Amino acid sequence: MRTKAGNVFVVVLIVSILLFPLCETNAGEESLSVSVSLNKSLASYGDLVDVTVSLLGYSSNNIGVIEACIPIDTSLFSVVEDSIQNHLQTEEGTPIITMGHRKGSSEVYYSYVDVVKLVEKGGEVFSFQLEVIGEDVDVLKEIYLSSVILADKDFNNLEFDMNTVSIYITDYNISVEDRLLSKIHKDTTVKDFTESLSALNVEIIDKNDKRVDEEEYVGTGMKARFELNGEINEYLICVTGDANGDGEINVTDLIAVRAHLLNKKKLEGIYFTAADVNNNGEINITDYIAINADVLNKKYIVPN
Ligand SMILES: [Ca+2]
Ligand SMILES: [Ca+2]
Repeated sequence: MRTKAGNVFVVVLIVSILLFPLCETNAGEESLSVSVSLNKSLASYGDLVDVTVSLLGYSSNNIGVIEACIPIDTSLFSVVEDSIQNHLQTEEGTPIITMGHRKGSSEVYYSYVDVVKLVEKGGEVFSFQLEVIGEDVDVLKEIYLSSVILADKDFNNLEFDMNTVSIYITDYNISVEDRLLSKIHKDTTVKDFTESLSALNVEIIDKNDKRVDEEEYVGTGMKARFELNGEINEYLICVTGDANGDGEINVTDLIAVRAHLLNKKKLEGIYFTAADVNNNGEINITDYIAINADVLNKKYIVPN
């Protein structure tokens, strides 16, 4: 038979277990982390990608030494040398700052040593740009920090966390600002499209947020949804010449473009972008002729 004292003991034990993680967190100092971030996680040939290294969760410690290194895959990226920037303000003492890109060693490095009040607060430490080069597409590449050292002003090493981010290289056109994926050919099945992005687990959804079957065509106005760097990303799809969103180019698209030109029914948003075949920011007779030639099998539209 359980006694009253026994019951109290059980309750105290459970409460202790429940509270333990909270007490632990509150008692500990804010943890430090060195983080690498990118301004875009999707890129194509010729794009510039900003890489920023930040110091986060800074507490009362004076950071005296920071050393960080980022290996670069030179088959995919080239470092824009002029873009390498130091974001730390020096105040007193004689800081020794080295930063740069060792040619041939495939890494961007940063080293900052000063025993007098080096870093008073967290924030961006250094940044640089990578240009996407090379022919490889459908590649998911990690950008990570290697050999990071963080020490206080007495040169004692500090404990910290690090993260890793990934970037995906594709040959579709990407607009990160507009969340737009374009340069997609007509008659592309969902199966073919997702296979061309095999390094990402892509799901195609229609404008009603329903998953589109594998054998159906990818159409203008659908969305590609995938997870990258812990975020759900959604990119609007633009199939060049497909003004009505069925993924084909036929007489229906021709009628839609004609209605637009005659001011009967204006094409808007992504449908406007798809009908602007030559990508000059307007829909006119040139786009109409291009779609007509495709419908008549005279000259097929090549997405640009
Ligand atoms: Ca169409
Ligand atoms: Ca045009």
